[in-house]
Amino acid sequence: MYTQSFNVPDGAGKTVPLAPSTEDPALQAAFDARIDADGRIEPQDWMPEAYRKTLVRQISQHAHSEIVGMLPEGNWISRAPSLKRKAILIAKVQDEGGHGLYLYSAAETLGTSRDQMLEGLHSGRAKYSSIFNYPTLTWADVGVIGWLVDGAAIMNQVPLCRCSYGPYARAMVRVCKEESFHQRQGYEALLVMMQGTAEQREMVQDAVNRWWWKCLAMFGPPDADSPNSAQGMRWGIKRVSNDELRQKFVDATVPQARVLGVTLPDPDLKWNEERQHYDYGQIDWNEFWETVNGNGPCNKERLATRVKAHNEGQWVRDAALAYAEKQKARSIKEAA
Ligand code: FAQ
Repeated sequence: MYTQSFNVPDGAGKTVPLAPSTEDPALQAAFDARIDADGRIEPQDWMPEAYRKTLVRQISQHAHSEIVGMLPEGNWISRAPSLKRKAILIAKVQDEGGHGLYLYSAAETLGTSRDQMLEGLHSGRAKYSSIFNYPTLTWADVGVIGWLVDGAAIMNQVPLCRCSYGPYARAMVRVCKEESFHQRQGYEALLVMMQGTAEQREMVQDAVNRWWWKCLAMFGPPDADSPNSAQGMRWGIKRVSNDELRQKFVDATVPQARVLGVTLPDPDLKWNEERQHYDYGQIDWNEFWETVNGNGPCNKERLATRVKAHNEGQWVRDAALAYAEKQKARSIKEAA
């Protein structure tokens, strides 16, 4: 449904002037030329501090989202309805953990330590995706997360495979392949439920009703209210704007909903012949900002669970460090 070939022109970002810089003009000029030529920036390359800071912000938020994103579905591993569904769900949740680890590694190449990033998350200062602050009430939620949440994540992440920062772009290639499997397993689980009993079909519709608008908000605020977009696009970090991605997601999802046999809960959702896109209704941005700012239904619970898991894993980190020290001492002794 979504593939690596999803491609869009880079468009309007290029018209925004580069941010004024107080950095070395020759280094700055070389950086600008590489960005303009659509080249890649690598960890050892000189880069403006603002570019570095933006990348650390976005990549660490993305990593936190993957790790916190394990929780709503992880809740269902012990309650999956069959061995097959349990195996698929375990693999998916484990993949999300892996995505978090690639992303923390990519952010570390910018000179910020994992401890610093985790401290930001655990203290509540760092953001992570709004979508993971909602509860998963029934098994249908797991299917809907695969179909819609992973679907929205792929739509946003495929253009990031062409991000100007090499380590982030390369991490995204593998992440997108895995997210594609996640999306398909969710859709397939829902197709099976929709062929089941009336009660199962109602469960799917109810989950779609609860998740649809939250998924549209995942793409971030409207372009006009997005403080980071213009510069992010000018730097080739973001390739497609929040609103454009949201529209692509709506256009791709409407036919999928039709095949599934569910109704998307938006009376204003209509094909617009002139625009050649679906029109859709108003997103509740107040609710979005409340959730982003820590007051969604599950923010406190999600953070507390993460902090507890981190603390309970201290012995593993201690053991790994002690083992590494022992290995190091042994290799020094052998070399002597
Ligand atoms: N939630 O100026 P913009 C996944 C913040 S991974 C919370 O537009 P930007 C996999 C934004 O950070 C999902 N905060 O910002 C999975 C900024 O705040 P700041 C995560 C949000 O960076 C699936 C402020 O609002 N994906 O789902 C959100 O240019 C299933 C102003 O916004 C990524 O992180 C939000 N939804 O664009 C796992 C992809 N939206 O930092 C488990 C990479 C915006 O200035 C199960 N990130 N904000 O204080 C991006 O593409 C971008 O960072 C955007 C935001 C598009 C998210």
